[in-house]
Amino acid sequence: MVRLGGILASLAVITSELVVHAAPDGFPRLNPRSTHLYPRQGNCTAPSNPSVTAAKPNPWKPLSNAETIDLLAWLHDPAQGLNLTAFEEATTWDNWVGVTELLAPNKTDVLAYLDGSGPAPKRYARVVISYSATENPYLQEYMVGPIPIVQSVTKIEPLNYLYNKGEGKSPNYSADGGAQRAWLGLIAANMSDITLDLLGTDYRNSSLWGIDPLWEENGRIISWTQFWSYPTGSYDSSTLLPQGLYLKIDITGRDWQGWRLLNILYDNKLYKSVDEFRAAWMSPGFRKLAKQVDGQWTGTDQAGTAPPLDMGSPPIQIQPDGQRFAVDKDAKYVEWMDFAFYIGFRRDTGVNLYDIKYKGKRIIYELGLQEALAHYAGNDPTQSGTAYLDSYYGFGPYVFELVPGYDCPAYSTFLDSAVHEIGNTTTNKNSICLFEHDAGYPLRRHTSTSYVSVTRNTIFTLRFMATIGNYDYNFDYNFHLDGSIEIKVRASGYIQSAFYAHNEDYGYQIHDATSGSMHDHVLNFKADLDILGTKNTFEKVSIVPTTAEYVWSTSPRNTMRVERSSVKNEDEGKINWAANGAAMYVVVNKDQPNKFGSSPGYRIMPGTGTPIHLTVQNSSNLQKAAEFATHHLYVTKQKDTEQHSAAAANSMNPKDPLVNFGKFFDGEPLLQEDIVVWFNLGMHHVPHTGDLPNTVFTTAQSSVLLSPHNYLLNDPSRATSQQVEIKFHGGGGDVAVSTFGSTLPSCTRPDLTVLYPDLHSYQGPQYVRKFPHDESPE
Ligand SMILES: *[C@@H]1O[C@H](CO)[C@@H](O)[C@H](O)[C@H]1NC(C)=O
Ligand SMILES: *[C@@H]1O[C@H](CO)[C@@H](O)[C@H](O)[C@H]1NC(C)=O
Ligand SMILES: *[C@@H]1O[C@H](CO)[C@@H](O)[C@H](O)[C@H]1NC(C)=O
Ligand SMILES: *[C@@H]1O[C@H](CO)[C@@H](O)[C@H](O)[C@H]1NC(C)=O
Ligand SMILES: *[C@@H]1O[C@H](CO)[C@@H](O)[C@H](O)[C@H]1NC(C)=O
Ligand SMILES: *[C@@H]1O[C@H](CO)[C@@H](O)[C@H](O)[C@H]1NC(C)=O
Ligand SMILES: *[C@@H]1O[C@H](CO)[C@@H](O)[C@H](O)[C@H]1NC(C)=O
Ligand SMILES: *[C@@H]1O[C@H](CO)[C@@H](O)[C@H](O)[C@H]1NC(C)=O
Ligand SMILES: [Cu+2]
Repeated sequence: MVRLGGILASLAVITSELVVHAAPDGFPRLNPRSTHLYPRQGNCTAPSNPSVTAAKPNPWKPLSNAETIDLLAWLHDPAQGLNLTAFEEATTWDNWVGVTELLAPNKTDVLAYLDGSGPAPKRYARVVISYSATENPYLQEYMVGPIPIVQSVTKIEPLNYLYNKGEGKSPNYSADGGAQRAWLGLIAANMSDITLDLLGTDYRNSSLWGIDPLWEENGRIISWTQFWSYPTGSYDSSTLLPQGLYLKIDITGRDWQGWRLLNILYDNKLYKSVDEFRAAWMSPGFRKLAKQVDGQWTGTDQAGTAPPLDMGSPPIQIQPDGQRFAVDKDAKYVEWMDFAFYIGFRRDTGVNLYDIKYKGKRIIYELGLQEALAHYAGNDPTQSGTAYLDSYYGFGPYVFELVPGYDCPAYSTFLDSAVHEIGNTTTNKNSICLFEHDAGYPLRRHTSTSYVSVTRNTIFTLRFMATIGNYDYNFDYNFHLDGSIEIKVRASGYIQSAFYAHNEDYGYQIHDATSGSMHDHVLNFKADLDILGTKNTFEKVSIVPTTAEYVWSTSPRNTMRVERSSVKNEDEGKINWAANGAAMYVVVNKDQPNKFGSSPGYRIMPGTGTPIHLTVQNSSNLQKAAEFATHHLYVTKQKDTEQHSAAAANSMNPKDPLVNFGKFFDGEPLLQEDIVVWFNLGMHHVPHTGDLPNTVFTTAQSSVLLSPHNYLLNDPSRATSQQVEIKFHGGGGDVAVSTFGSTLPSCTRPDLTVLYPDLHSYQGPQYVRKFPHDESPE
């Protein structure tokens, strides 16, 4: 239950009809008989915000610091026989603990607890151990619990049930990443004379990195790497500075003496060795390509002539009467208007929303990111070989602190996030923001000959930003008064560019020697909708042209009609948005028809942008690890063993990934079953000069809406009192204004200083060691 703070309770009696005259100073001034609506003429003071306590503790609440400290100590106890070394002391030939986080409880256990009298689900941890004290380094996932640790009760076992490969085990091909970089440095040093001439840089001022995932060729582990100049300025511009020299290397095994330089590629010509390449370089007529040089063009500070009148402060939003939603910060539970939900957090994908209720009824059990793919292409092996599966790097650690007033309104409520990994906790303060804002356009309106009626469009947003390397992703969950939820992704940051030569068919040249490298972003989300219970059906309502005769028609009429069908089983579960938008997809409950015989449901539909799927078919880079990206959306049966469409370690072994989403589709019936919708957001990105220095969010965004569809018997936003009806009587007589009990702000002078906070308190990530436990205060 929401408990309201002082402000609202102290409001004076409200009349629903009042007369407003615009005042010259801009503030609406009420006529004398209504001035009591401003209880405080003058400065607004900080309002007290509503508070709430979740009815039941959050079953997805992340592992606490205390739970993590105990868990790490227990794992390192020789009694467990895991033969672990503290990460800080580990060499490349030791075993150490990677991720430690809450393992989401199974849905059946959670529902018994939330909806019935079942006990709180037992807490288990997901633990990833990196085994490097072996010739074939690998990662093994474990399930440890119950948590908190109780000696003799808590057990550790391999975490296999989430992974349809059959086991939560994957090779770690980057176990010797440090040695590989050092070895590549030696190779680059041996070519220093050539690279200084051709690239304007050498091993001292550039890095060598390339394809991701690595390739397997005839059982050998292969990489192609490219020279990237270091930025010469203070900006993070390295991905705009590719140079046109590529090295193919065989990095199989752990002994660097077995590693080989296989090929050198320059100007689309392949060389077998440094000697062969040097001979060509020294021969007359050798063509030297342009070099890409860093400069002011890669900076993001203000540059160029500011547009007219740009210096003055632009409009900002205010929240005059304080927060109109309630957050249980401890339980990570939120209530806004008719919505309520819990927040969970994973290292691999960041924020997830759980148990989303609308008007007291669950509509979504789980909603969250599964994977973010960025698949590049090019004539050169680096771009051709790049297909990032970002959950490998993990969103959680990079959900960075937000900048109030820029990333989110300064009046937002900010939450912290934390990831427990490699024996440390990384905390990002104020990294999730929650705020209400005006959509900038009304929710609905109508003008007749005698009245006009308009409803305000207030949206509640949960936002976080994750910066994975060069790219910044913005994730928004937008809740609307009409019961809709929009899931939106935007991309900004530095593009990963390509060297210009021979890449004409893969983008535009955008600087002296840089091309924008074409790529697809595909971000897969899980939406486990539960409409009036778990038994639901995925319905398609197509809009089709038809020729029909009617009792009243004198000849066949060319017209259109609706055609209804249901996705009967998983064989029909891979779906693309209909051409011309000519179909509605709705998750309905057929067992609970409304009084007109229609099944109540939530529709899923494209919002901003054009949701896409991956262009590349049967990607040579990703093989079985991109089965979630082949279509716009998917429907499967909910299973505790099919909780995620991807796994972080998939990119280590795309041929045989831990989760092959394609295997989810095994013909299971879907009519009135517990179904899960998986949908993709994304964009085809062909960067142009406007992507320099950073991609702008304006064009790089994509969203999907989940919206009530015959779910209630009318538009629920009619219930809001934030609307006005003005009777204007055709020009004669008094104008009557109804505001339905909504009030004017309770003060007239908002304190703008709180909206421009001192940004010197920005902290960035905080690290605290949990094993061996760092006793410094947290
Ligand atoms: C309102 O705030 C202004 C600016 O801080 C201050 O000068 C003024 O005294 C305040 N007025 C009242 C009534 O508190
Ligand atoms: C335990 O790990 C160490 C490296 O930390 C390794 O040298 C040793 O062989 C391992 N012991 C066993 C039994 O695997
Ligand atoms: C979830 O269910 C699976 C399969 O039934 C089971 O193996 C696993 O232990 C359960 N996980 C948890 C966290 O209870
Ligand atoms: C693989 O091993 C390397 C070196 O020990 C380490 O940096 C990397 O994080 C490991 N990969 C994973 C996914 O743990
Ligand atoms: C660098 O060149 C030297 C001399 O030709 C050679 O002995 C050495 O093996 C080379 N190093 C690498 C890493 O190729
Ligand atoms: C590397 O770059 C720095 C900064 O631009 C420059 O001062 C230095 O001379 C360069 N070093 C080499 C070896 O090119
Ligand atoms: C996908 O590509 C691989 C490797 O090129 C090939 O072996 C496989 O048959 C292809 N699969 C399909 C379904 O085309
Ligand atoms: C772990 O945390 C400690 C502070 O407790 C910090 O000094 C160290 O750099 C952190 N390690 C990593 C890898 O972040
Ligand atoms: Cu992009």
